[in-house]
Amino acid sequence: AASPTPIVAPLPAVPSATVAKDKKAAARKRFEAVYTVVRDDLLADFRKHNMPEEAIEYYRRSMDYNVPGGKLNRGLSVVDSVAILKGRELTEAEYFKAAVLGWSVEWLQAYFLVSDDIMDSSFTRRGQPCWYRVEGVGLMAVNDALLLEGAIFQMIRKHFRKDSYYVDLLDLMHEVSYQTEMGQLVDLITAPEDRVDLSKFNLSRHRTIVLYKTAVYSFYLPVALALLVCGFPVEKKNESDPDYYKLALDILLPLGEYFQIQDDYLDYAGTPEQIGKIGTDILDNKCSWCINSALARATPTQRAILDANYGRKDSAAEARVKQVFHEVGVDEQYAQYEADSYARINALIDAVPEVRSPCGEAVLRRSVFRVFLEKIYKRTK
Ligand code: DMA
Ligand code: MG
Ligand code: MG
Ligand code: MG
Repeated sequence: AASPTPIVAPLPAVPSATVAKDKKAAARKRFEAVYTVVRDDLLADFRKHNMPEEAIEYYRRSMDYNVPGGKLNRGLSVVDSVAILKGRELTEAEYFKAAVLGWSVEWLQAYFLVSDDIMDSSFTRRGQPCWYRVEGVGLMAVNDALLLEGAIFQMIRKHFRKDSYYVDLLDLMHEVSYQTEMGQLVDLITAPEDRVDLSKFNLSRHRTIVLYKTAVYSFYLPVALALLVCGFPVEKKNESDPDYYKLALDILLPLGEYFQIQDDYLDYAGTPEQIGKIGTDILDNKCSWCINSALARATPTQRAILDANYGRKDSAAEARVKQVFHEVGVDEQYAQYEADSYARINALIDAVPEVRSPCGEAVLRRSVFRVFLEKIYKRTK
């Protein structure tokens, strides 16, 4: 007998990695749609002030160039964290507000990066010239950075002014920005252009730099924003209440430290195609994790090479430093550091108590941190 013809052809098996990738792309697309809304609000506001068309066009170009082109890890983490804390899918309105806060972090990041690239004399960022190097921009980039910062408070005012936690949002943004700027100061002052002195470097100084310049705004801020929209109070109501923000901070600072050590390592070992930027830490005399790792293991001969070549604006000198990094085993040290950090941070996460918010609507779940860790573990860009 003839075999029966199936009416509906069976669906081809889709590998789960493909499904996950599609989901990620869809999440990114949904988030990016909110960028356009926020940007157009800001441009409409310029128009309301009767700014000349030329200024509006320039402002749009500055935002499009500097805000949306990154990995969006920080911004998406706000949205992801809010959904995890609430333990359900967000309504359209909830999603939109979480996404606005996500974009406020991306605007903050753009503000820091435009400034950071000027101060670090960097060449490229996200696979294109740094904004200050773009024809017709130059030091106007300083004011563009300030506008990127100011825009944060415009978008937060527009969408959160009537919320009870509005003042907490403002306070958090100001506090976090200030701490980041403290970190940038220590980063820069530890790396004078005209006076290389490797004996000034140590891991304790490095720790201060990375916790302040990176960990607070990149890791604590997105989760703290999510806690605020989910109704976790900043002030304790009872003495026995947990300090939700402190619980988050205690995980997110080590996570941010790990992330910046990855950034330091990729500055030396990553290719520009991979990381979208040309590393400048060796030329800039930075107190990076790599030089600290190398100093701890260098023989007197290797140390002399580092002393003579680190922090010189010269690519032959840079190559000699990289050669020493290679010889002393910075790469192996990093692989070990990465494995240890992953285990250590996972253990910290395991120990977090899963506490419910006083209003009962959200739970501080460990997966907020786990998801964040998985986003960056073994990253190569
Ligand atoms: C980044 O430090 C810190 C801020 C606040 C942007 P960095 O100079 O190492 O960053 P990058 O390697 O991206 O220039
Ligand atoms: Mg930099
Ligand atoms: Mg820098
Ligand atoms: Mg760097």
